[in-house]
Amino acid sequence: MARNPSFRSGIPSSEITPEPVYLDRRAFMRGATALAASGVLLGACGSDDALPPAPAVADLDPSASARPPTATPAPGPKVALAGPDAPPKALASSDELGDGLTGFDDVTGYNNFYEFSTDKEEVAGLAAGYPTEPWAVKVGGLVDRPRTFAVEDLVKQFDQEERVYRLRCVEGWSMVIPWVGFPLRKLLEAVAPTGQARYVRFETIHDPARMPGQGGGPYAWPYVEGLRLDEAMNDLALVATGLYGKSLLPQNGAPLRLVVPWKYGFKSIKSIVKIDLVAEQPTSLWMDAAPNEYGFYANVNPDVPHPRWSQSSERRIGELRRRRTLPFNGYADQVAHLYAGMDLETYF
Ligand SMILES: Nc1nc2c(c(=O)[nH]1)N[C@H]1C(S)=C(S)[C@@H](COP(=O)(O)O)O[C@H]1N2
Ligand SMILES: [Mo]
Repeated sequence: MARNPSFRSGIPSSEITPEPVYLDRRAFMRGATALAASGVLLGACGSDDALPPAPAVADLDPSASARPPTATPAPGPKVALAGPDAPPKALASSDELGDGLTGFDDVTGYNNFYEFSTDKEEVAGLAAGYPTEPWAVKVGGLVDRPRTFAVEDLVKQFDQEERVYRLRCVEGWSMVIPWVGFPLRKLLEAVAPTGQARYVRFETIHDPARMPGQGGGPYAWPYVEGLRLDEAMNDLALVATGLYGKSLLPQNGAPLRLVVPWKYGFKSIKSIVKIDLVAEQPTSLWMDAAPNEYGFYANVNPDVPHPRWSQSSERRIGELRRRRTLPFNGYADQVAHLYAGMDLETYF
């Protein structure tokens, strides 16, 4: 086990705290120890994103485990993003496992985007009207053809397709989202990585004047994430520009964000302004904040618990019963080979 065993000790599953509350509490305790122990802050996790005790197997939706877990999704059809007045519409109505789409209102109203708020139901309101035009993403580092792309050019240059993916947050909830976008691989090929490039580093916009969450807290802003180059080149890794047939809204990471469906949601970095090909493994914002809890790989894995809660099941937003979490979030057929020979507890 790579992690400090003290993180695993003695915390009943009924009292586990979702990451924002926990990390905020850590930061808070640095300044004011008296209140921290009082349970005032623990009270904040009484909302439905606090995980209930681990379910008995009988509580799990039996159809979830009966399905073949690793069917290959068909490549998505080409789509054009609809204008702002068009109603949100997806071409598909379910994912390749038969799971229905999460409703548009949940996808756009229940968000992790700490730059705005750690309260998932507050993000959309705070992000409303965030200016995302014009927007450019600078792609460089160890590449032969560094280039700054305007988003409107990216959308024209690369065919936009719909991809229905499950999104599994490390906190234990999940959604099924009809994204619109293009494979990250196409963007990387356009800049021609050199032989030295081994990882890809992504950076979110840094805008503390408009993003209240960047004004403080325990985090090393801007938000940074990373992938190994072969992970980034896998066909599932998507640059999303829209969802439900429309351009992304600010709360979902407009105008473009990463979607890596076999990894916990925090790897799917939003509102990207910079992408660099690098030689060394990047340190993500989460690795910096809590290295024992959030690893670089962060592959969805029901067999490797988070230090403070089990990852064996999840709450699909809109469903009552918890369902089993699938290895690699159900995408093992496409990605398990990337980790052949690696100990997935060490490289969590
Ligand atoms: N820049 C940035 N990207 C981010 C986050 C964030 O706080 N900031 N949260 C991550 C987490 S924890 C999740 S689960 C997903 C949520 O994406 P969604 O709100 O579009 O469902 O975004 C990820 N990307
Ligand atoms: Mo998440």
